[in-house]
Amino acid sequence: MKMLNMSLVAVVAAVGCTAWGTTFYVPADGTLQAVIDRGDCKSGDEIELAAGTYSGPGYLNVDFGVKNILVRSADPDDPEVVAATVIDCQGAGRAFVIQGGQTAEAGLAGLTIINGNRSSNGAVYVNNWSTPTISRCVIRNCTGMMGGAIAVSNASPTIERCQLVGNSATSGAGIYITGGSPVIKNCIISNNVASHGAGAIYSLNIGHPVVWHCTITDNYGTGNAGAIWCSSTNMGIYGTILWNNNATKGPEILVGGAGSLSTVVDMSYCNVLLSGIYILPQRILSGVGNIEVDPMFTEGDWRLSAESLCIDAGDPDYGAFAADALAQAKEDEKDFYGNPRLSGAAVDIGAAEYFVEDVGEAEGANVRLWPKVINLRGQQKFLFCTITLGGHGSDEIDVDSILLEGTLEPVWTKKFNRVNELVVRFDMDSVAKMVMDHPADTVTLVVQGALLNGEAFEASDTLKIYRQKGNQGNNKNQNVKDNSNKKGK
Ligand SMILES: [Ca+2]
Repeated sequence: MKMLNMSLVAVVAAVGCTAWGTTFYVPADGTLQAVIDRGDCKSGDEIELAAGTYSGPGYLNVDFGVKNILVRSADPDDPEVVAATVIDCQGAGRAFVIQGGQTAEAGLAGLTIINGNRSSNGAVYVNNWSTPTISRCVIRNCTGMMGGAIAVSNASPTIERCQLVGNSATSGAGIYITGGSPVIKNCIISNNVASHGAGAIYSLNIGHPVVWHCTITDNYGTGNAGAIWCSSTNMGIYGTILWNNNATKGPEILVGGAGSLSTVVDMSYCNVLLSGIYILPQRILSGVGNIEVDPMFTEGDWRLSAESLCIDAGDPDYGAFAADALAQAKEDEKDFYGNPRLSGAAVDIGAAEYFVEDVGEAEGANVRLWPKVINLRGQQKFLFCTITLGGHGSDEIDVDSILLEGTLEPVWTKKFNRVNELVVRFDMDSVAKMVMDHPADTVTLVVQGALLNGEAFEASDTLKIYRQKGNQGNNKNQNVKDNSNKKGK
C-alpha cells in the first residue's frame, strides 16, 4: 500500500495532473495490449512502460478501446528515459489507435515510437472525437499514406512537446488532419518528407486546428507545401518558426487546395520565410507580428542562440491571439525543452524559449538598461542600469561587485533605498567598443553582482544597436565627440 502511494506521488509530479487510479507496469504485468485488456484496468488508470525496446504482438496496433488511460514511460520529463523507452513497430504496423472518445487526461507521455508502417498512417491514429494528450513523445522514421507520424480524423488531440523527425508519407509526413480541432504546441517537426505534399502538417479539415509555438524546419514536400498545407481549412498558426522547408509550390506554407471549401489561415507572431508562402486565389492568409529572420538555432539543436531575433518576439500578450483554443496555455507552461514557456520580456517564437540557466542565487534579480538603443555613431555618454532584487533590498547589494558582461565596471553608482533600486552608469564609449563587432542588431547584455553577504545575482536586458548605413564601425572614433574628460563619481 505504501509503495502504491509512493508511485502515485511520482506520477503526479511527472505528468502534473490529478492523481489517477491504479498504475500497471509493463512488462511486469503483461504486454501493453494485454494490460489494457485486463478487466481490472479501468478508465483513470495508468500504464508505465519500463525502459526497454518493445516490438511484436502486444506492442503493435495497440488499441485503447474505450478506456480512458495514460500510457507513459517511467519519467516523461527525462529525455534519456524517453529515448530509452521505445516501441519499435519494425515496419509491421502502427503503434497506437486511440478512438474510444478519450479525454485530455488520457493518451501517451514520454515514449519513443519508431518504424511504424501502415498503409493509412504510421505511428498514432486518433479518431472518433477523442481528445487525448500526446506529450513529450519522439516519433521517428514512421511512414504511412496519410500521416507519417500522427493521423487525426474527426478528433481534437493535444500534441505537445513532441518531436516528429524523419517520418514520411504521401501527404502530411508529420501530422495529417481531416476533421477536428487538434492543438499542436511546443513541438519540433523536422526532416519529414511527403511525396505529394505537406512535409510537416496537412490539414483537410472542418474544424480549427491550432499550431502554437512550434519549430518546423527542413521538411520536404515533393511538389506542394514543404511544411504546412492548409486545404479547405480554418487554421491558426501562432508563434511558430517555419524555416528552410522545401517544395516547388509553397515551401513554408501552401494555402488552398483542390477542395471547394474556403480556406482561412490566421498566422501571427511567426518567423517565416515570406517567399515560402503560396496562397491560391480566393484563399485568405492574414495576421500580425510576423517576422522573417534567420532563427539562429544553436549548434545541433533547436534552441535559440542569444543573438536570435526570435527571442521575445512572440505575442506580447502571451497567447491572447490563440486564447480560445489554448485555454490551457498557462503561466507554468513548459517549452519543448522543459524550460518556462514564458521567459524574459515576452514569449519567444518557436518551440524553445531562450532561457538563461543560472540567474544567480539571489532570486528575482532584474536589470533595466537604458537608453534602449546603442548608437555607435552617437554622443551618448552613459548606459544607465537599474537593478532590483525581488527578495532583497538595494541596501543589501555590494556596489563594488557590479559588472557588465563580466568585465566592465560602472563609473557611477547610487542606491535609492526608498524604492529598492540601485542605479549605475556604465561608460557608453566602453559599451560601444564592446558591442561594435556584434553580428546582430540587438544585443543582450548581462549584469552581474553580489549581495554584501556574498550571494551572487545575474540578469540581462536587450538593446538595439544602431549603425549608420555603410559604416562598420572602423572609423567610429572620428565621429564620437570626446566626452571622456570628466567621468566617474
Ligand atoms: Ca522570451
